[in-house]
Amino acid sequence: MSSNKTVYIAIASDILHRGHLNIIETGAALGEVTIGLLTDEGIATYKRPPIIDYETRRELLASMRQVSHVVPQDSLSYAQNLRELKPDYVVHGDNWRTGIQKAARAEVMSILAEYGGELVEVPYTVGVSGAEVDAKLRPLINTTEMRRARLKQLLRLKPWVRAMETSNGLSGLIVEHAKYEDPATMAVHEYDAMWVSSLCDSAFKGKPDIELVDFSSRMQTINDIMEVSTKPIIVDGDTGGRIEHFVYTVRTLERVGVSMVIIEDKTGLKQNSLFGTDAVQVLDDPDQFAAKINAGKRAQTTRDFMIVARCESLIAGAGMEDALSRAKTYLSAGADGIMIHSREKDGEEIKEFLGRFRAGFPDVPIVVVPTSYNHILEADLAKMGANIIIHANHLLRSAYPAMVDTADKILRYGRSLEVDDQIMSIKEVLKIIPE
Ligand code: SPV
Ligand code: MG
Repeated sequence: MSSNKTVYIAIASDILHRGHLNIIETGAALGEVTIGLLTDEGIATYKRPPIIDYETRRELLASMRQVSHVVPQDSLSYAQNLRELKPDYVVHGDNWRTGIQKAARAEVMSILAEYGGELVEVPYTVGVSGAEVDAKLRPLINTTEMRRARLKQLLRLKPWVRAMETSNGLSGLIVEHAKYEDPATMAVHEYDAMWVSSLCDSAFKGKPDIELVDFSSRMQTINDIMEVSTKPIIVDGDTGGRIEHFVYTVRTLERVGVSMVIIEDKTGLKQNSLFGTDAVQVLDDPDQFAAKINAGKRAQTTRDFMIVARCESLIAGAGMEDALSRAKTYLSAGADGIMIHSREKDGEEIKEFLGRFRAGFPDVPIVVVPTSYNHILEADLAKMGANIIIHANHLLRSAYPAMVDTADKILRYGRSLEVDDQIMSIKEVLKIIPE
């Protein structure tokens, strides 16, 4: 070992494999190795959060004889650590020339050039990669317990949790795999969680959103989604029904691995909130609803399941003071968080609620559904105080017009040739369902 040289190696995985050992051994032969260990938050910016937490991973790596130091790295970008440590070498596997790490590689090379450091790339170890290890781990990380717990973990690790409507197995696959790689921030945008909407579950069955689709049928939808996906599930529990029924619902949902149920403080024949005051929206008595939340919390048997109280005061025209006072009542009854709903387009009342509520409750998870105030960026809602942002119905709303258009065109032309360029080929259909 040429002892006065320094080497920097970034590691994100929680499972060390032969490929990592090759890289660490290469580094140790060049000089004194510092591992830049990605923090749990850093990993969550671009892939599933680790199973093994930062502190344990740090201890494991620090105990290796080839490793001299372990320092935290907060994101895929090496910039901060490289500028501080100015290592003579950065060692990495050569498989980062494509994908989201390509931008990190370019940044590393330009910083090394600033002070004369060198990049050493170790040939990819055939048959061993993080992605392959991850595929093997899938059955393990998709147990009921781990899936249920994942939402709380994400709330801890991410600045906000992004959920998307998921109404059947097919949309489960879409939400599971949708991905946008942002080279500017080196972050990968994914949906963190799945929202099983009562509006969309009902609409896909051709039914109105009035709690007509019964719980057994809702459970079938949830099971269809769970079978083909791994992301945490948030269930729209409508009003939760009668207290005596809700306690059973809670246990059923937690048993199958759902992470959160959200129930709303309405009573009588439930109408979709986006009708607002155009439909009769009857708010439940706050103490009555608080008792339902409390019964649900007492019925819960696992640690990680969450029951969120959805406050409909703004939807029903009862005003801001009513919303704030109800939210406090529901929290005292044991609610794990508050969903505040609004159908105002400008988003001002949501902003006011978040500001005023946050002042008294800095740590309570708040859920928002920006369907009408959708000009506001997720990041700005998060800055205002939102923790979970639900895009509640957008897959249904994009699928329906496309299907109506195709159905109409085939009638108009008397054949299907004219729709060929707007629909998938059968070959593509066969490919969307994984083996
Ligand atoms: C749903 O998606 O069913 C909801 C949200 O409850 S909303 O439709 O906006 O009321
Ligand atoms: Mg609903």
